[in-house]
Amino acid sequence: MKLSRRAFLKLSMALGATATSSGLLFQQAKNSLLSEVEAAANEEQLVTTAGGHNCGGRCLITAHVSDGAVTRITTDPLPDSPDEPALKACLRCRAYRNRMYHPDRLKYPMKRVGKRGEGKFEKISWEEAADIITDNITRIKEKYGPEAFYVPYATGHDGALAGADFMCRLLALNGGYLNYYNNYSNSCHTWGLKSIYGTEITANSREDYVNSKLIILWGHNPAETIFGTNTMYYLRLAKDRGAKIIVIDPRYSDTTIAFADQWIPIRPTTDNALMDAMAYVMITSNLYDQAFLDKYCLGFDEAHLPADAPPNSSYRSYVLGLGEEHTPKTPEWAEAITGIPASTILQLAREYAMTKPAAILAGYGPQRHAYGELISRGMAVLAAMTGNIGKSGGSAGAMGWPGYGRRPKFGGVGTDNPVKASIPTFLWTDAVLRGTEMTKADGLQGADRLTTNIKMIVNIAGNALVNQHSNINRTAEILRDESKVECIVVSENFMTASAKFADILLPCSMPLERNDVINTWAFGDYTIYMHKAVASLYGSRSDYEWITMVAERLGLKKEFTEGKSEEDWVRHVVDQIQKKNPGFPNYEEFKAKGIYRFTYPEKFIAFKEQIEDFDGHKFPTPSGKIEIFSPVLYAMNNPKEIPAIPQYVPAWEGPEDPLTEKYPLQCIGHHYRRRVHSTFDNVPWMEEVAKQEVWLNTKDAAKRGIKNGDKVKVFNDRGTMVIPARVTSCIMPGVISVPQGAWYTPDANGIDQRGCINVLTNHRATPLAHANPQHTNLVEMVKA
Ligand SMILES: Nc1nc2c(c(=O)[nH]1)N[C@H]1C(S)=C(S)[C@@H](COP(=O)(O)OP(=O)(O)OC[C@H]3O[C@@H](n4cnc5c(=O)[nH]c(N)nc54)[C@H](O)[C@@H]3O)O[C@H]1N2
Ligand SMILES: Nc1nc2c(c(=O)[nH]1)N[C@H]1C(S)=C(S)[C@@H](COP(=O)(O)OP(=O)(O)OC[C@H]3O[C@@H](n4cnc5c(=O)[nH]c(N)nc54)[C@H](O)[C@@H]3O)O[C@H]1N2
Ligand code: SF4
Ligand SMILES: [Mo]
Repeated sequence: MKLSRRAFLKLSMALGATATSSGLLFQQAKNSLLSEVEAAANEEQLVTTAGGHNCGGRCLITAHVSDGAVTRITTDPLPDSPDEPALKACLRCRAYRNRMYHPDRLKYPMKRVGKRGEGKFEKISWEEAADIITDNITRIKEKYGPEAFYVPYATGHDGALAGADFMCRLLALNGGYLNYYNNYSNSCHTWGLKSIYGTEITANSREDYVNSKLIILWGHNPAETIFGTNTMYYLRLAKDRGAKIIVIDPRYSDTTIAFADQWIPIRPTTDNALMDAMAYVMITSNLYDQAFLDKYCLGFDEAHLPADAPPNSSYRSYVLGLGEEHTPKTPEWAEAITGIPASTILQLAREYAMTKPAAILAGYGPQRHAYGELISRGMAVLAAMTGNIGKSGGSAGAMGWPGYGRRPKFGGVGTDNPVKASIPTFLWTDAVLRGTEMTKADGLQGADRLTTNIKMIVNIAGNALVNQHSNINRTAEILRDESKVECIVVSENFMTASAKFADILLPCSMPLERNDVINTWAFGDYTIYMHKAVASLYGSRSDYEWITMVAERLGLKKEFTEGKSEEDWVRHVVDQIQKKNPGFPNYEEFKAKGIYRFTYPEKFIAFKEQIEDFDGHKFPTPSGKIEIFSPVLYAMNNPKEIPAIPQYVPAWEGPEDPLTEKYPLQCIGHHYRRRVHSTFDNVPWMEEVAKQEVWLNTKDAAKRGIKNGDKVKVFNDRGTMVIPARVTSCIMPGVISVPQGAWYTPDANGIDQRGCINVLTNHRATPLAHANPQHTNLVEMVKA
């Protein structure tokens, strides 16, 4: 029951009274309460929930509800304290009403009537939609088998009751579906960290930032990306305690504005050259921790290489130019590549080596690149050379996850998938085109070959079918061909670029219209109950509702639902959390309180055990050491792209690519404070907060006769967009940035009119992780 504040107080008093007084008093209070509740029917109710999207944070949201409508959104009312900072909302959830009550919300199920992708639809009933979907599932399963079904990466709703998870549950019960692994966020970090440390649990608690004397934010912009609610708060504490903060980023980001003592702009894709030169300075000035490297690391120098490694294949030999290409990685060498003055590199290297403890905290921007796997590996070497691993105030280099929190605590709604084959998520278009030809070399796992290409896609709460995936013009062409993917179902709130490619398009409810439970985005450790605040608007339904209709038609309703309502599933998830975490409150208590925070006796310091007691605790790598030289990667025998030691590999479409003659500008994208990827792009308030515009340096603008606010055309061989220019010295010359996530809006000639960066991005995957290199693009720009 939802209560007004006044009624809530009365109820508490009444309940208090029963403890000490007679049942009569309670009855009187209850009667008066009932009339109070009736009288308060028009009064505001406060409903606690959380942002449910993949936004970088997870905050407490209070929906103010009157007459069945959300009239206002406020945030965590609890008091702030250093131990328990409030979980205050950012601008996006505060604007949630604009998204929820948007006139363009999808209102009824539709089927496609025009060509696929054209966006022409006609209204149908939920029953007809369920019939068509069921017929397709049955037909396609019979013709192609279970591996023909694919439920793509989609992060629009991150709660435990995500529609995609329910769809996977149904398909699993129906014989199976093609799995994916990886994500679009941090797969290169993950693969890099696993290769060098054997795990991606490599981050210290944020509470430990205060113990750093120097913090290097390397392509990390939590002022916009949040990166765990309150990360900026912990950085502020560190800064107040005197930590120096250096930001390495091609852009003078919001975080740079807020905290940086020094901004070091760098050419995208060249971070490893900077790392190598920092290592060169440390080695040649003897500013590194030889004892640490000797004890814990494999392959820093020749004396610590594995037996079968060739001579001069250690990291030290590479840096000093003793390896194959005989180039010492001097600051001057790196200056030519990175655009950072040699003197700055020298200063940075010395400062990092001599300030103890020092932490490198990396975002994901530097690894969303052609050879992104090398970023976390290179940072790990710097951290090892300075002995900052396993130490309070230090860091193991690029951030993985902290040792507590996040998903492992969460049981879901899924069930075992009989199909074991799994593709890297970024290669799903390849699995449409040539799935049966894919092999281990393409990252196929769980099977030697696929039995079929993808034939049916059920895309729920995601825009990575088109908008968020690389090279939109290529993707759109693949999807338009009905002989390839034969059926596309999309569940959405709006007519997004992906929704336009649906054969069947379903209007989904929004999180404030459902009960759910959710945990943190990455950092911090708590679980929030997402209370349903209002009924589903228009004709929208939850994904669970329509998937149940399909389950019924497939004869699988009993197995699919297990007789559970949606709330029963929430209860089921909470039960699983409880089993793993004694101390977690019971369902009713948790629901009433709305949040549970996990607590720990001490902060998490990654690899503390290994560093303090190496004999008792090895690293989880094959050698038990930090594998600077990785025998596993060496055995892959692809030294140009997957070198055994981390090193600078010039990127295709990087600053050294001859293609720069035709397309001289490096184009990156950044995650934008006004959006969650493509979500919120259609909210007018947000356009007032932060416009969609391309950042370019004043020098590049002058060369092209472009003035601030001019419309420009940005293009390469893959596509073209028209977008307003923001001429600024907040981005380095030679680099432009298109905030990622704008809605792909092609005109009659296929030229995007909104500024969706994925018309320019490349679908070529990174070599080791098979991940998305969406910040690696060469382009040219002219005045439109
Ligand atoms: N407001 C907002 N916050 C979000 C999201 C959102 O959509 N909007 N999405 C969330 C999600 S799912 C994710 S995965 C994270 C993403 O978080 P990130 O991937 O860290 O975010 P980006 O903005 O892509 O990149 C961070 C910074 O890296 C810089 N950068 C780009 N290329 C390079 C390079 O080659 N070298 C260096 N040194 N820097 C580079 C960019 O200029 C940017 O300032 O954000 C989360 N938070
Ligand atoms: N070029 C480039 N591309 C990128 C990135 C980049 O940095 N550069 N970043 C990548 C990253 S890190 C990520 S995580 C992906 C994110 O890509 P996506 O996971 O596709 O995220 P969104 O674009 O937010 O799309 C989510 C969709 O879900 C819908 N939705 C929201 N709530 C619900 C719901 O309850 N039910 C249903 N059915 N639908 C709902 C929203 O309307 C929205 O259209 O993008 C990736 N793409
Ligand atoms: S960080 Fe995410 S959950 Fe928090 S208010 Fe912003 S959009 Fe909502
Ligand atoms: Mo992401």
